[in-house]
Amino acid sequence: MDAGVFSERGLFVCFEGGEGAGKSTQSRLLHDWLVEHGATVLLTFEPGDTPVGKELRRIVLDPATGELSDRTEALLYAADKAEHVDHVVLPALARGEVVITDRYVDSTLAYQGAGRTLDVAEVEAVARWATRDLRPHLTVVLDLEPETGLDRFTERDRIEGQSLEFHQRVRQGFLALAAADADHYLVLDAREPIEEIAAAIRARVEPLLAAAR
Ligand code: Z5A
Repeated sequence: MDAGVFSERGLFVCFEGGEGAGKSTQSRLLHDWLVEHGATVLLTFEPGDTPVGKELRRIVLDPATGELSDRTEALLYAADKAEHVDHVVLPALARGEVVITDRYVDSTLAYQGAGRTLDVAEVEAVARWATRDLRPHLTVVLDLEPETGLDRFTERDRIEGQSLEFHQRVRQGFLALAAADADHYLVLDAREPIEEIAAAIRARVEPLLAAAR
C-alpha cells in the first residue's frame, strides 16, 4: 500500500479502538475544546452518518440480520465509508474545517481483517478505494482489554456479540496499525481517567491545528 492522501486543507482526526474504549466520550470532549478555541469542527462517525449509511448501519449491527458472509460485511462497511468520505468528510475538509470521526478505515482492517480473519491486504484495498485513499492526519487509538470495554455495556449488537478471541484479535489489529506509523498515531491507555486521556489528546492535536490553519 502507498502512503495515502492527506488533505492539504483542514485537519482530519480519527478515534479508533474496541467497544467501550471511550471513543465517543473523547471525540465529544475534543470537539467541545476545539470549538471553545474558535475552530469550526465537524464531529462525525462510522458507520451511519449519511442517509444511506444509516440503512447500512442497521443491517450490519442489528442482531436480527443474523449471519452475513464476511465479504458482504466488509463491502457494506466499505459502502458506508464511500458515502461518508464523499458526502461528509471531504466537503468539510475542503472548507478548511477540523473533522473528527469516531471510527474509520482502521476499524475495517481490525474487525473485518484481523477479527473475521479476511486477508487484511484485500480488505484494505477495498476500503482505500472506497475512501479515495484519504488518511487521517492523526488517529487516536484508545487501547483497552476487551473484557473491560464490553463490561461498560449491557446490550450486545451483532459485532459486540462475537467471541473474546475475536475482540482480542481486533485489539491487536489496532495496535499493529499504530506501531507501523507512529507519526500519524497516538495510542493511549483507555483505563486512565477520562480527563487525563482528554489532556493527552489535546496536547497532540494542538500543534497540528496550528499547522492546519
Ligand atoms: N465496525 C466494523 O466492524 N467495521 C468498520 O469499518 C466500522 C465499524 C467503521 C460500531 O459500533 C460497530 O461497527 C463496532 C465496530 C464495527 N463494533 N461493535 N459493536 P458503535 O458505533 O455502535 O459503537 P462503538 O464504535 O463500538 O463505540 P461504543 O461501543 O459505543 O464505545 P465508545 O464510543 O468507545 O465508548 P463511550 O461510549 O465513549 O464510553 C462507553 C462507556 O464507558 C460510557 O459509559 C463512558 O462514560 C465510559 N467511559 C469512557 N471513558 C472511560 C474511562 N476512561 N474510564 C471509565 N469509563 C469510561
